[in-house]
Amino acid sequence: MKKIVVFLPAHNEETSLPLVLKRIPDEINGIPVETIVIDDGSTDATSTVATLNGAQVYRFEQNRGLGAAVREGLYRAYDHDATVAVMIDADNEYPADQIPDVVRPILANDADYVFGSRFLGTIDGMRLYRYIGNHVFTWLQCVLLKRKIHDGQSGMRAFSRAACKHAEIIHDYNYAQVLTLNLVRKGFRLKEVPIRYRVRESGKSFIRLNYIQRVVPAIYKEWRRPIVALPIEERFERKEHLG
Ligand SMILES: Nc1nc2c(ncn2[C@@H]2O[C@H](COP(=O)(O)OP(=O)(O)O)[C@@H](O)[C@H]2O)c(=O)[nH]1
Ligand SMILES: [Mg+2]
Repeated sequence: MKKIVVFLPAHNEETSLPLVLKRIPDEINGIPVETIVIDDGSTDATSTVATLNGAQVYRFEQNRGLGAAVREGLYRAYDHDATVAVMIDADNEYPADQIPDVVRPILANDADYVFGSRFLGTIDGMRLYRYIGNHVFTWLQCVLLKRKIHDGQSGMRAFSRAACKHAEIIHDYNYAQVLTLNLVRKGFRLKEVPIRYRVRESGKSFIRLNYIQRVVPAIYKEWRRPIVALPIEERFERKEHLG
């Protein structure tokens, strides 16, 4: 049976998390949706709030970082038999009610990896330095992958079962750029769909000035790895699931 697994990496998101969980649809095109929260060593009530709102929780006792949490989410989604996995931030900046839009191209076999793109949709409240930073890092990915990307740092993404299985995140700090380099170079088909984005009202961003210092070397390291496209059968494991 087909299944969609939505996972949310969360660190101290007790206020925003329930707002996101309430907006996740119970089913998409008749396919049931299961929700998983990866609690990355939160010191607030993130895990409790997640359970109370019907999510399954996997918790790291110590804070390990967003890259580690997303890696765990991909692994858990695969292990829970996801036909399609969806990642969405727990801070209520991304529109959980638009999850069907990122899932649809995968169900239709038009893509294996889908971003909800803020820059194709609408943006409310993004600071100028974040706007510039997003464009610089997205441009870098366009150059390295020799293709157009609009929003390389989106916190809302969907994965086919095969993409979920083969995705590698080479560092624990974040995932945004290295994951895209990894999957696109392996031959997975990327597509972007427009979404609405609104900057968080509570909690705070993990991004600091050292983001550049952490992310640039990781992008370089991922880029230097000898990755080749996977044989077509390995990219289409979902055939048996999508039927
Ligand atoms: N796993 C993990 N997740 C984090 C950490 N810091 C933030 N997050 C989560 O990652 C998502 C995006 O983080 P955020 O700080 O909003 O990044 P921004 O939107 O790029 O400013 C949210 O769901 C956060 O709860 C962390 O240290 N570890
Ligand atoms: Mg955020």
